[in-house]
Amino acid sequence: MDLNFIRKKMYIATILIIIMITTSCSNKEDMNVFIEITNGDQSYSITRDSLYNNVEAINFPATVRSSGNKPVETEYKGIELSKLFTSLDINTSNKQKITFNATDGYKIVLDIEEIYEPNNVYLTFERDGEYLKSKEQGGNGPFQLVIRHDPFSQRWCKHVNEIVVE
Ligand SMILES: Nc1nc2c(c(=O)[nH]1)N[C@H]1C(S)=C(S)[C@@H](COP(=O)(O)O)O[C@H]1N2
Ligand SMILES: [Mo]
Repeated sequence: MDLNFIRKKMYIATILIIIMITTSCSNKEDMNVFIEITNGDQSYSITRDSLYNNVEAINFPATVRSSGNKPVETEYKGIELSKLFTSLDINTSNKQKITFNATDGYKIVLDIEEIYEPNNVYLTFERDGEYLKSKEQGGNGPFQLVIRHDPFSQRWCKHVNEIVVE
C-alpha cells in the first residue's frame, strides 16, 4: 500500500471521529436539559423533550415587557403548571408555597393557590414559534415561567431549572 493511500484513510478516519464526538456531545447536552421538581421527599426530572411534546401545551398571547424596550405583543407556548402537576400525579395538598429557581440565581416564590388560578401560571418553552434559547444563547429559556395575570414581568422567571413545592 502506498503512503498516500494510508494518509487518506487516516484523514477520513479522523474526520469521522471528530463528527462522532461532536454529535455525541451535542446529544448529551440536549439530554442534560431538564427541570427538577421537588415535592416533599419526591423528586421528578422533567426532560426538555417531554415538555416540547406535551399534549397539554397550548399557545397564548402575552405582552412582553423587557427593560429598556417598548412592550411587545407575542405568542408563547407552554403548559399550565397545574396541568403538568396533574399529569405527573404531583399532589400539593397541605403545601403553602412554590419556588422557581433559575440558572442565574434568580428565584421567585408563589403561593401554591396561584398555580390553580385558571389560565394563569405557565411553564413555557416557545415564543412566536421558536424554542426559547438559553441564557448563554441570549434568550429567556430554555424554560420561562409566564404569569398571565401579572401585568409586569418581575415574576416571569427566566431560565427556570428547579421547582420546589413546600
Ligand atoms: N432568571 C431571571 N428571571 C428574571 C429576571 C432575572 O434577572 N433573572 N428579571 C425579572 C425582571 S425584573 C423582569 S422586568 C423580567 C424581564 O427582564 P429583562 O428586562 O431582563 O428582559 O424578567 C424577570 N425574570
Ligand atoms: Mo424588572
